[in-house]
Amino acid sequence: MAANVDRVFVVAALSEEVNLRRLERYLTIAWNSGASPVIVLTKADLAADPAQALAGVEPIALGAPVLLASGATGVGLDRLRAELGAGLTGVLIGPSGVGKSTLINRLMGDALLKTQAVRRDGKGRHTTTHRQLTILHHGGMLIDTPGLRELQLWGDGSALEQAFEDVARLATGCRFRDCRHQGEPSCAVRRAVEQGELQADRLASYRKLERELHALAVRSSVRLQQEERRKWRLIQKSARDRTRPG
Ligand SMILES: Nc1nc2c(ncn2[C@@H]2O[C@H](COP(=O)(O)OP(=O)(O)OP(=O)(O)O)[C@@H](O)[C@H]2O)c(=O)[nH]1
Ligand SMILES: [Mg+2]
Ligand SMILES: [Zn+2]
Repeated sequence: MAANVDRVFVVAALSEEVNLRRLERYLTIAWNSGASPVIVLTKADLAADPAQALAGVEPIALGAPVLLASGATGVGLDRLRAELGAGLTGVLIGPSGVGKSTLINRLMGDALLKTQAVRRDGKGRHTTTHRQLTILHHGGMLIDTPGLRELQLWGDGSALEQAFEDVARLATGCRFRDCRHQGEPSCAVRRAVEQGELQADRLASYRKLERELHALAVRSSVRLQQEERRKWRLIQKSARDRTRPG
């Protein structure tokens, strides 16, 4: 993530049904960056019922503002500008084709950034290929990013706890501090699912993210070990070279 970012705008398009699980993953990246996230539901002009879409997203936003916007009509851009604030830096993240560059162009009042129609299957074309900084008239700065092909999660588990604050809060009620919520006795998380207080989907996506973070931690520690080993081999080799009779 770019350095010194104050706001991460997580962009999703209302031209199709919002993929809440994918949004959760982007939100985790946003929390992980240390900047406060704002969810932008754009292409509101294409939504059958924007208010309903907004209501569907709010439960997973966990306090992050959720805005309706449209790069086509300009709806919601005032709020977006207000969320950025003068002198602050924001970054737009989200899948290819959701309309990130279009939003910035509209805010600039200028077709500065290249945009491109989505493919017939609704997928984006990875039009933006590198990060690009634009300075808005009111002094804020916005960074456009390419739609991420593959979400890389990084950092420690704290991002997971922030993005899944509801699960983390429930987990404080489990009998065992290291409860995996997988059938342990007196598990508050499972009880909440059984009583309909926590959606099973939500727990499943928490688990998925947890696995990914774990895999990432394992991958990076394997890499670390390999580097260590390589360093040792070099040290041993140079020691041998030095002691070898000349
Ligand atoms: N109707 C409508 N179309 C939009 C809106 N925003 C963007 N589009 C269209 O959606 C397509 C993709 O927009 P882009 O701004 O290029 O999307 P992007 O998120 O920057 O995509 P990448 O650069 O590939 O990550 C373009 O054809 C835009 O004209 C909107 O609010 N309403
Ligand atoms: Mg773009
Ligand atoms: Zn538990």
